[in-house]
Amino acid sequence: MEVEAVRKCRICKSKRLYKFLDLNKMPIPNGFLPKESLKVPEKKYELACFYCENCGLVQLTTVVNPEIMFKNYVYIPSTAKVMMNNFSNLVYTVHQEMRFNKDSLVIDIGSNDGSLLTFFKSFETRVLGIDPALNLATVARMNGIPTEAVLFNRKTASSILKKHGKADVITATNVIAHIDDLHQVFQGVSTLLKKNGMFITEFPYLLDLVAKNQFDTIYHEHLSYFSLKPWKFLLEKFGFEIVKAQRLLIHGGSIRLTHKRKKKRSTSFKKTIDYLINLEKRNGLYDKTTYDIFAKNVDSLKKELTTMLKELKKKKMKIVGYGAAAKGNVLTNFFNIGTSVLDYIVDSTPFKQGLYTPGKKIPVYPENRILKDMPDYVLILAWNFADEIIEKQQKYRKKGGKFIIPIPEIKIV
Ligand code: DWN
Repeated sequence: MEVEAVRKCRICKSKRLYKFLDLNKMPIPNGFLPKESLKVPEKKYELACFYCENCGLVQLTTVVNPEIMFKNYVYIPSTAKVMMNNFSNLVYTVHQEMRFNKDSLVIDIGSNDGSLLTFFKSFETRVLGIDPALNLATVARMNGIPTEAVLFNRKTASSILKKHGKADVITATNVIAHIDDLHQVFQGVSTLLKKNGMFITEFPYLLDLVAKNQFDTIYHEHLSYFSLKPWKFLLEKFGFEIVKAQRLLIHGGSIRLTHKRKKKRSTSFKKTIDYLINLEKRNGLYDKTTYDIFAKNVDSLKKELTTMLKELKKKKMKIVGYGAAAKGNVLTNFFNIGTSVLDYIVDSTPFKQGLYTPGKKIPVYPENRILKDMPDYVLILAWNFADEIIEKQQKYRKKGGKFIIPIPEIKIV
């Protein structure tokens, strides 16, 4: 199955799915191309976003086979200092609450190159990564992080249990949104997690996505866009409760949720969850007109940015992109920004350098190209790391270079 169309909400199974945004057909966002494949026609898949009128989950209904998207994966979190600081903060917080010993086990679902588990390993606990990307599992294992190169589901959870035993902590950062069968996630976690274990998830928060026009984080890898009301409905079905919630700045605004198996007595944390769900309601997350307005804002941003870039090109300005991010490939494809506007994109990820972006086929070079070429403008496609990128490129800025930040609204700095 290359691609599947689902007709029911992946949390509540309702068929009342309201389509509010259509980003047209485009290639998968991390489908970078080697030079020799530039002439080969790319597979394009529908990218439309829906709102469930029953439970409120925002989601895609087109499911591209995860084997196609994740078997060989070029995204690694360790290219961003901000990301690594976030991981270290997560591990520190967990360590404050959990008494680890050498028999403790921490499992990370979607472990990528093992970056998060490397921090846990420093606390002398056993660690295990689970990630379908064979290339990244190899990197993780080389870094001393045992990794099962499989997709996480009920079946693989059972085999991991037999091989490694139950976990004290299971983490899942920026991965749950990538999994179609959310019920199996909780079935798998229930199988693998010790009775008093902790299940920690971290994902971009829909409240931030809507408030800050982050339409380009909508792509084939992200099947769900979470808010607390539908998420709470799901986890309670599997006997879990949220014992801690932290809003984070990472990735444009995320939320870190700590779950434990539900206890008889209700937790004091209920007030915080109720507060956040009320905040979601007050921000219109459970009113479908909010999403119509969101779609209109995307169109206005498209008009504003493409007009501005066209004006700059008319004045013979040289413009390049910064950050060959999945979100950047959504923006360039949906806004139809190609090599007639961006000469190239620079990126710090070795896996991406020398390749071409999916769809617009923009070449990707190492970051040091910026200072050599001194383009007039740099469009920061990885806007969620704008501060870190601008900080890194102070010399370019001092020599008169200018940055364009497109999201949440266009800024030239
Ligand atoms: O969920 C996902 C998020 C967490 O990461 C994955 N599905 C895919 C990925 O999305 P993304 O590619 O949009 O993520 P980033 O981390 O926003 O991409 C940033 C890009 O910018 C990376 O390719 C690295 C690059 N970068 C750089 O070139 N110089 C980043 C920094 C901080 C830099 O200084």
